[in-house]
Amino acid sequence: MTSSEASEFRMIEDDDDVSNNVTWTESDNSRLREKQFLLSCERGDIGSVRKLLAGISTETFNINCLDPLGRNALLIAIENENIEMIELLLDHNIETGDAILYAIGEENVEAVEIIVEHLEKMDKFDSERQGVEITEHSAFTPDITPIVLAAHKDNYECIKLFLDKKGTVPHPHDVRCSCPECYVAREEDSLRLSRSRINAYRALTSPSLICLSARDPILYAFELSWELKRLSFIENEFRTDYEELSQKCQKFCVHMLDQVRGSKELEVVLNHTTNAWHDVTSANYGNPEKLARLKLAIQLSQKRFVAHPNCQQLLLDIWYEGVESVRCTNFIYKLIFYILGMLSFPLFSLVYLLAPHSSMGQFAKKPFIKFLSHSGSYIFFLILLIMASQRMNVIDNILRTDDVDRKETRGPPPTIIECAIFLWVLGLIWVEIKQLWECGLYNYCRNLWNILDFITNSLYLCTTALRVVAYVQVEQEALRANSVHIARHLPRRDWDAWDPTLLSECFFATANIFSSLKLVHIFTVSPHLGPLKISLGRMVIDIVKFFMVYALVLFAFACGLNQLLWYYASMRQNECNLYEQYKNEKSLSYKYEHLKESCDDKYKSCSSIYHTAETLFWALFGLVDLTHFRLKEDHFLSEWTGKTIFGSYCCCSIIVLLNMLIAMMSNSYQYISDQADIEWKFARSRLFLEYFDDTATLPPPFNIVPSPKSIYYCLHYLTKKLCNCTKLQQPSKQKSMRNQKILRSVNDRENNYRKTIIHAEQLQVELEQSESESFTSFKIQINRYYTSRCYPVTCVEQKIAASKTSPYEFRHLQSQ
Ligand SMILES: [Ca+2]
Ligand SMILES: [Zn+2]
Repeated sequence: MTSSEASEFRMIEDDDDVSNNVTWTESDNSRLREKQFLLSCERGDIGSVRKLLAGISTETFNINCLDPLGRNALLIAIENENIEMIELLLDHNIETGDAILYAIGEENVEAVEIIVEHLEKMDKFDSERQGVEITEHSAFTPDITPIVLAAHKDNYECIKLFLDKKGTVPHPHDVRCSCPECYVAREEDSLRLSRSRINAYRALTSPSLICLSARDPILYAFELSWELKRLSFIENEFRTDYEELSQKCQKFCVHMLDQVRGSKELEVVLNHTTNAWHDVTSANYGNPEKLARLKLAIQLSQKRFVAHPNCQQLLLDIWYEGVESVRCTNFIYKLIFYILGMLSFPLFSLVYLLAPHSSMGQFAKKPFIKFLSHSGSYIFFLILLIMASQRMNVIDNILRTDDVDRKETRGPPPTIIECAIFLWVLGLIWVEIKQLWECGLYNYCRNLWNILDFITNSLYLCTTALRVVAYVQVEQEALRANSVHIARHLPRRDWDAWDPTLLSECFFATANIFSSLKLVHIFTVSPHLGPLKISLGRMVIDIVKFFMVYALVLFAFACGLNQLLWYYASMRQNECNLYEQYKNEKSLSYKYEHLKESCDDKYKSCSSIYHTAETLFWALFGLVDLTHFRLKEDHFLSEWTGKTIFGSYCCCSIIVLLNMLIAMMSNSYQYISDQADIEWKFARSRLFLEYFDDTATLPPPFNIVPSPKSIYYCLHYLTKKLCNCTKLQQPSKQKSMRNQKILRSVNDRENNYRKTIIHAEQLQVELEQSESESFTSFKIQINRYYTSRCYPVTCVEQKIAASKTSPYEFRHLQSQ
């Protein structure tokens, strides 16, 4: 039956009066039968349908006819969940079209199975289209394959059915991909391309599909969530969809974590790494990277996962390792312990330097003690900064012989305190270099604190450099005969504005502010101040956004005002110059006395764009009054325009923009306080992890002392390098023994992880499907499935090779 016939049929159905008047013909006869046939299907009258179909060879009637809603008999049967009818219709070779999709849409698994079986019998089932033919009547687009739809419905049984039939959900190409396929698709219909991408991702995020197809479900969900978040920024039009999907992935990971039964399993999950082979073979043999999976979660900002109580419990256990008793004592004891811990940082550091393997040296390595030492060291650094600004002459003059006042000295030599500060700064720089080395430039810059650290350290280095320059310059002046009298004896009021000493003081002052602000970072640990600190960070981002808009408005008004008033400003400047010239000549000064007023600062407020912008900026805080725009001349129109411009600027900036900033801030604050717990726990975990590694145990400035340990490592590395060059290759037998050992260890780890994950998956899937009717039969089914899947890993090398080239990870590596 062609489509034109079908529409005719529908038209007649719609218009019964017309059909009565038409003469009885052969085609009308067949239409009547078709109508009868569809009606019987709808009613589930198997007997009449069988009778009608029996006579199909003699009567001319189309089994594939459509009803007014465009459904054929099979779809009607599927909708009514009439399995017997479906079987009967399929026996008479009714066209299946997109019936499978309808069956999946109705979540009628039995019907899906029957149709797939029928198609396989007819040899119409291929793994690509999976037996679906999309016609123009179909409600589905070609990118919806049965497995995609099953994943959208998150129907475990259907997904498994199609996975067994070699069905896959292809991973969409990158948004910016320019391969010929994508190019053609984009040219043809870019909306459809975007939609099909979303459809594919929606299928990929299905928990059942992830459980069934991913080797490492948690890793897969992490990376998918990250990718979706990235897409939500690129494909702005579908932002909410992508964000929702990203959240779905995160939720999946959290649910997986919920299923973990004890701390042992939890450690297995959180310590798992993707490159087990590399881990075991690398230098720290048998001591795999701690909490690798958790670190990845932090890197990919899986906030819910990190803030999960299970994770937090484990983190806190590690954090308070060795000082568990302090955790439960009351506030006073805690405070005393903290202060003592901070004060004893030099002691711990010295012990650790000299005897790292002694019990006290090991104690100094515990995360919490490490944190206390670093905090103590930092607070001591701040105290030094304060002391430097207090100019305590007793301490300052220890190294000095002359008695010139320190503040009057150009290019002064360093004091003891300044030397100490310099040592600390070197230590802090070394800490940053280590961090940069460990996490790479990209990850280093993603943490805004690191940018602040970089700026602070640069400022300190500038200060030091300028001080050295000033010192050398002044020393040289003192050596030369014609300038010896200036050198150190020049009073401060006569110094050049660009004198290196003055510049260094400016840099030092700015660096001091940043250094003290860094203290806020330590507050992250506190449950009371931590959330506030996070809100503060958000607000800084708001302020930056605000200033971008504000700068535009400021520039616009500054241009206008400057254009209007610059002439008057330059006239006042000329008058002022005249007055300055003659004010000392008694005979003429009375003549120019009336020009004295022109030297007033308020006439300079609009002399250039920079000055105008400055004036307008301070007007934001109400520091500029209307006298700045008054003219001496009688040009009332210009004066009025100037004042009006100023007034509109005030309206724009104070009433509109400033209130916008306040609204933005309160919005951010609301957002943070709604998620305060998750955000704070995430930020705190990030801080915790900084102290968990074995590196950077010593706080500045002790970290710049080369410890015996580092010398030992260095020698070890060098001898290894030298041995590799001279010594012959190890005997092959020994090598294979070692390989065997590594293999076994990788084996154990992989198996452990798989066992845990499979158990979690099982619980998770059971939980999700527990509401479905066929629960018990289903449970048996998955149990069987999982026992078959929990294979002993026999050929690890192959497995690892396979995991390394799994399409997802491979692409991930490439994109880096
Ligand atoms: Ca840092
Ligand atoms: Zn492509």
